[in-house]
Amino acid sequence: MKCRVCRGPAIIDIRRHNANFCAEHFLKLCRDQTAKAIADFDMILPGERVLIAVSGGKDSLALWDLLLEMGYDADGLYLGLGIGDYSDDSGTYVRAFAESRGARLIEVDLRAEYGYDIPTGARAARRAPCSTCGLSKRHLFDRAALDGGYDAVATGHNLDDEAAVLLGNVLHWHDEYLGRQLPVLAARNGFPRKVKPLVRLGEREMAAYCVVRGIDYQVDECPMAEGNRHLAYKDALNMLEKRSPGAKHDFYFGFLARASERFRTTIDAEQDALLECERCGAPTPSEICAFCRLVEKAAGAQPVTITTRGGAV
Ligand code: Q46
Ligand code: ZN
Ligand code: ZN
Repeated sequence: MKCRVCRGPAIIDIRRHNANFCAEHFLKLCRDQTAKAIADFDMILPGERVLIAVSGGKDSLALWDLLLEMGYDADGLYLGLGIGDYSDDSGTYVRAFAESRGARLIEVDLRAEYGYDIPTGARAARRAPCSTCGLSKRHLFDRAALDGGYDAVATGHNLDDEAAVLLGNVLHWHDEYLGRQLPVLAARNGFPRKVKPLVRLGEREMAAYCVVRGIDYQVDECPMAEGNRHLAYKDALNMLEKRSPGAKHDFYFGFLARASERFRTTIDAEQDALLECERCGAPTPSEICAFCRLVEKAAGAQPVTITTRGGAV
């Protein structure tokens, strides 16, 4: 197996590009694909400050590393979700990375600052854990970005993630989600710009990137991900990709080029109708935003214990 660029020994084959790469040219490919996504969708402009939502997993740490390598002014934001050992370990990986790069890390601990963690908040609000988690993350990323004067919030969603979410949204025709499923969402009405610079790179490439760069990351799945339908969509797409390399790329980028515009009106109308939350000032369709309602419901709730290292869940 030889590198397409230098003919040296290759370390990875990428069937969607119909090519193999050595370590050096694989890293270059990752940087080039990230740069192309940023340029094609005007994600980050020169001189802008970016806040990266880091979870401790391969994608967000690779994204942070890539943006720093590419010379961006990129700080990290880590949310302590309180999901047992999984969260404790994730925080350790994030802190170690930040320290090794001399990068600035902002930390927000849900329990210490808002009085709940994801397992407890989910039970108290009778919401699925991932829905409670997503709501908390969106709210706190927006808040931290606006408070810190960042121009954009970047997340590590990769091509596999985006294609899986798209498949779910198309299967159930969630037109409001389809309208929002873009690699960049412009800042408006109190929301900071949201960008996904890894949309041109796959999950396997991000894991390989971390290995080549010597980045230690959380390899365990979140214990609350069970039942998350995105995993089934990923499996289905992996099967298609195996038979037809490039299928995920064509599905996702074909949607962006040919169909996404048709769903745009739904979000424009929704965003124009937003009010300010009476408690926190965040944009919301009702008087009190969903995050403040969650905090209220979770306040004083009996904590739900979750242990993932050999203990009961
Ligand atoms: S961390 Fe949160 Fe994920 Fe865990 S609870 Fe679900 S959403 S699975 S990316
Ligand atoms: Zn090479
Ligand atoms: Zn609020």
